[in-house]
Amino acid sequence: MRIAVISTYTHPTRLRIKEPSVMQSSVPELIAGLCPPDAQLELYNEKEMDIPLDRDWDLVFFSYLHAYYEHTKVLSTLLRQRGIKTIAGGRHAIQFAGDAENYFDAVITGAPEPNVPAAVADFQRGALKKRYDLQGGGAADIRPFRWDLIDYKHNPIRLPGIEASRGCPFTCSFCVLTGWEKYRYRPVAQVVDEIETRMTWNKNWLGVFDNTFIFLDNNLGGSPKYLRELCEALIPKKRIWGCALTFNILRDEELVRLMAKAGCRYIYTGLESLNPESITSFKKGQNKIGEVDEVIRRAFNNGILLSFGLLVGSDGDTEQYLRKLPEVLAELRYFSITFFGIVCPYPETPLYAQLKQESRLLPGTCSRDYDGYTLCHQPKQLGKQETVEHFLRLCNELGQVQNIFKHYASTLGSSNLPQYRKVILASGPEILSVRNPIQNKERRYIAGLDDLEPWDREQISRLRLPLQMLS
Ligand code: B12
Ligand code: SF4
Repeated sequence: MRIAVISTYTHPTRLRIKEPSVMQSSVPELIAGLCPPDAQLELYNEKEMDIPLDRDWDLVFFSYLHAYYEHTKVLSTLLRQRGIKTIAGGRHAIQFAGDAENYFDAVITGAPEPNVPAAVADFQRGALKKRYDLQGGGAADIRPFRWDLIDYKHNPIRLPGIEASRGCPFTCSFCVLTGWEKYRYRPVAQVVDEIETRMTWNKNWLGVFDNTFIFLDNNLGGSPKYLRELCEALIPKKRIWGCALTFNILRDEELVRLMAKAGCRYIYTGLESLNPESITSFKKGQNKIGEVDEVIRRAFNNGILLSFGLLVGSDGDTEQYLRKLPEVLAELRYFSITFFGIVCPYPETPLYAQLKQESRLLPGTCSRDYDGYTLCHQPKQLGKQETVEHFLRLCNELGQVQNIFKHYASTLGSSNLPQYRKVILASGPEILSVRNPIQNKERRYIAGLDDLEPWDREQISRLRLPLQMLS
């Protein structure tokens, strides 16, 4: 049995650009770990390479985010025309399973652990069902990923990733997890054992990335007690790692120091905004704007590179705030913003429900627009065009080359911990990636105004696939 697992991707510019990066979807390795050991498996990340649609597979699993749905429908339809069975899963598939059933042979709406083996077994008997929704046990059910199947040649800077937990205990209004994913975590011993005995390392660049991995968790700090236990267990292993977690952990100096001791050198936090009104509108009370300066120094002084994500388009945004943002960041001596986007009201979120009720969702929005870089709603205090202009200007300003040098100057001397300087130096070029989503000068960045990628548009029209409209 030949099985392919494909994580699909379409670039925010809507040009057919590949963007290999450190962080990749790990769903292919996860699904592969749930397939029978004798299956012939091929894993693909479309962010790294085009999918070879002429391969002879028997069964194909697709993982996609909202914005990749139209494109994934095309890929699935082309494969099904060749007699290959396709299965969809992931957050969008769970939310819109009825729609997905039209374009895939089966849709998995339950956790992958019980459902992937069930679907494969049914497929082998020639009895694939349309929907799989078996309820799994807890996070302890998570099986080891098939890291051995990652081909680092396709993406020389990729790092292996592992999940220690799923979900998040917070309830931010714009987050796809809010209301859907309870926080749960795996036994520490299981996680550490997999890192030590099964993970395969990126050997590129003369071994610079060897021993280095990332936690894929939405919030590795969902339980500070669990995070402490995990760090204690990692100290003797001497690995280097990164993760994403919330502001409340960054405020805990002792825990930040413990993380650094355990090998943590990179933390991503969704700061979202430096405007208190926006933080309130996001219901993200764990972010304390008044403590940002202290939190930044604490992380860097302890040997950890802190990266923030910021958003525009929230209800607190004003002309004055957006105009002053680069200046405020410079005053904080903070230049390593690596994610800068437009607030996206994903359909399963409280934010979407609120905007819908207030009739502020823009007309003509298709699932392709839900990419985090397209304005899908009417902001409260700014015009649509005005918001987009600020977004484009800020991408250019925050992603400029000079910021790499300012970043080095403000952080390289902050800590002597092993590998700290290497991580800071390697992170410099990432600052430029803030400009990547705006490379297409034709693009309008307002929902309903931008066409799909030319290849997708042609295929969708040829195959007569309807677009999924979400407003
Ligand atoms: C790596 C990553 C990326 C990569 C790869 C994207 C991808 N295909 O996953 C890149 C860099 C492209 C990316 C981009 C963006 N991302 Co991102 N990203 C992640 C991250 C950190 C890890 C994803 C991962 O591999 N997780 C581990 C795997 C095992 O879990 P999972 O992907 O959640 O999948 C689970 C289920 O959904 C299910 N599943 C998924 N697919 C399938 C398929 C089958 C067949 C089955 C059975 C099950 C299944 O199984 C998994 C285990 O439960 C997550 C955070 C997170 N921890 O999930 C955010 C996350 C997915 N990203 C998010 C966002 C907002 C973005 C961005 C807008 C910008 C940003 N903030 O970075 C952009 C644009 C996304 C878009 N166009 O919609 C959101 C949600 C987006 C969404 N559409 O739902 C997340 C959840 C972070 C968050 N909490 O806000 N991202
Ligand atoms: S803290 Fe992050 S992962 Fe948790 S609900 Fe908020 S945005 Fe989502």
